[in-house]
Amino acid sequence: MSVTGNQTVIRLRLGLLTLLLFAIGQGQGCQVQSSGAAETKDWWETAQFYQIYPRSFKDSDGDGIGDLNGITSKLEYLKDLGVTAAWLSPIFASPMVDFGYDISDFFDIQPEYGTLDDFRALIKKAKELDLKIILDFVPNHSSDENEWFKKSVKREKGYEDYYVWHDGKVNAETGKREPPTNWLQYFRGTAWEWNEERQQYYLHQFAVQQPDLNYRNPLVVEQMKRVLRYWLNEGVAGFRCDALPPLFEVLPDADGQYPDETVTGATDDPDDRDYLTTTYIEDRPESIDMVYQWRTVLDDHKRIYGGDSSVLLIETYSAAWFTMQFYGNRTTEGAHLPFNFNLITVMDQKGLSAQTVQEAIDLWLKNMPAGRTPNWVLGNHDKRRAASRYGVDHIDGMNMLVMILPGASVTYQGEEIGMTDGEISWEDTVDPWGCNSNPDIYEMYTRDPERTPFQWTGGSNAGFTDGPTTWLPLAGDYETVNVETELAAEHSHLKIYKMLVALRKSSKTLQNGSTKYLALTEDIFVVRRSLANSPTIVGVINFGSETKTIDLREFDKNLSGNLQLLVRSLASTKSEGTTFSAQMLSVDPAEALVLTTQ
Ligand SMILES: *[C@@H]1O[C@H](CO)[C@@H](O)[C@H](O)[C@H]1NC(C)=O
Ligand SMILES: *[C@@H]1O[C@H](CO)[C@@H](O)[C@H](O)[C@H]1NC(C)=O
Ligand SMILES: *[C@@H]1O[C@H](CO)[C@@H](O)[C@H](O)[C@H]1NC(C)=O
Ligand SMILES: CC(=O)N[C@H]1CO[C@H](CO)[C@@H](O)[C@@H]1O
Ligand SMILES: [Ca+2]
Ligand SMILES: [Ca+2]
Repeated sequence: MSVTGNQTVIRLRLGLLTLLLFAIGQGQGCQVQSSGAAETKDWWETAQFYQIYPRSFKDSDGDGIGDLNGITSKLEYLKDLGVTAAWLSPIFASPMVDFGYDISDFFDIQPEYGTLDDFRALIKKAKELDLKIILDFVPNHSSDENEWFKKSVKREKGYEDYYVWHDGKVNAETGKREPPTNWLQYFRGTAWEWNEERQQYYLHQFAVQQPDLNYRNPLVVEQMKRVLRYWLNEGVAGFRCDALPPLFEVLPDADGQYPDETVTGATDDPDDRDYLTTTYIEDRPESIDMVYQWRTVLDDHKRIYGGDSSVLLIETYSAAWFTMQFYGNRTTEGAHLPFNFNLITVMDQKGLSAQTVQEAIDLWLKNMPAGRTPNWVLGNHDKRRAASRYGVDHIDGMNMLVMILPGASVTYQGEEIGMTDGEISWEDTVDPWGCNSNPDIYEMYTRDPERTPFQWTGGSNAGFTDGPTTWLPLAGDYETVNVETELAAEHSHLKIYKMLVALRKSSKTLQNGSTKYLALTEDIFVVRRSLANSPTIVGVINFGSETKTIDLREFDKNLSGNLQLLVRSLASTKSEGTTFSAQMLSVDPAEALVLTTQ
């Protein structure tokens, strides 16, 4: 429940250097606590990351599809928000079956998004604004239109084993050929596809058009490292690695056969991935080692060319015991930040309450290895939008939470203005996960609602495009929920978000202080950061539907006297700058407050 930031930092540095500093420090009294450049945090450790879904961020040429020049034209907006780095969902050449997660050329830009020169202009402008750009790295699969796959189909020399090929097996009763195993893809149905030309099945853990690369082939491993180096040379500040759990599959047995997965009982739908276990096709130990190897590529690049650290962020929805290994082990560094989705997944299972928030935070901080940096994610392009999931009432509170908690946090575009999901009919559905189902159940699978165009203004097509159409319909609330309106308003989700980012940037306590948090009651969640000689910062959120009066001394004896209000949720009737008694603080339903001791 209580994690001490200072101790964590010290544990991290228990190398020779720190021993040395300690020795010097002890001779000079308390110097180690207050000076010590070695203790300064690297940029990513307290960063605010912002995820851009390029197709839906900003269209520059009127075709209704977001593009690179659109992003470049909005970098000032990101600067104004105060975020540290933007990570772009895939911008590489792609037939767009999975909207960029099916890459046909890892070394080129998708033409409808722009050119390599446009990308260079984006990087240049970002550098001028001191914004970092991170790219999506999609290692598990390529598009079936990738040259590598075409060559592999033809068994061209060097490409024979680029993908996971298999003869399949013959059914003893029918005499017919069948896929090698019962494995299921994420997007519903079998994970094996017969290729007529090569006369073999290939594995695809995602769509049919996304064949899995074979990481047991050293040529593939080396090729993918080339991809990393190529974009590092173009000036990116790191990568967010997509879909790590399915990277490796189990090794086949001596006869070249793979084992079947077993039925879980979690669903009756035999096409749903949850119908079977994923023991043999997810969370293999080799995936962790591969991440360590990529980290080496990044660190080597810095060693050779200098500059700031480039970072590795990892997407994995795995259990804590597996996820935490991505951070690295005692001898080897891994990902800087394996994404923490607990604030999404725990709430999806158990609903939103002070108790589940505490559970989600515990699940990360109590499992995280000492000296690592935590991170907090509220949403992405695969999950219903945060304001829709938590309720619009709670979007400010959740934004407060992730910015008060220690470490880095990640915003999915639109969370800062409280954007909600669009309503997309079956006819308008384009996401393969939705399209692979049927009109009765597609809403369970489709990810289109969280991908609707970003809402810049209340005007035509929400200011997303000057053209007549948008690639996905707009969400219905754009006339009131948009950047222009919220910037003009005295108080708005956007302004609250900006205040929070600014606070985290300027507050030593938030960057470096120790952390304590507690579900004080079923409804009231409290988090406190404190640092010697700096103001303490306290966040209070009421997840319930009744006004509650709390005594913060029950949470922390030191919190007596008055607290000053720094930031409040949109519907709150309290005013910033006012002081409140810590012993008798009244908190309205869904109200969220950030307070300070000074
Ligand atoms: C953070 O804490 C460490 C250890 O207590 C200290 O040495 C360092 O100066 C602090 N940094 C900032 C920015 O306060
Ligand atoms: C750490 O990981 C590396 C690379 O996978 C491995 O070689 C090494 O044995 C591991 N060290 C420990 C202490 O587990
Ligand atoms: C209260 O403050 C004192 C002095 O700053 C500190 O030593 C003590 O650990 C604090 N207690 C709690 C519960 O945070
Ligand atoms: C959050 C995220 O990036 N999800 C992606 C995971 O990988 C699959 C396949 O590459 C994509 O479809 C998801 O969008
Ligand atoms: Ca466009
Ligand atoms: Ca794989």
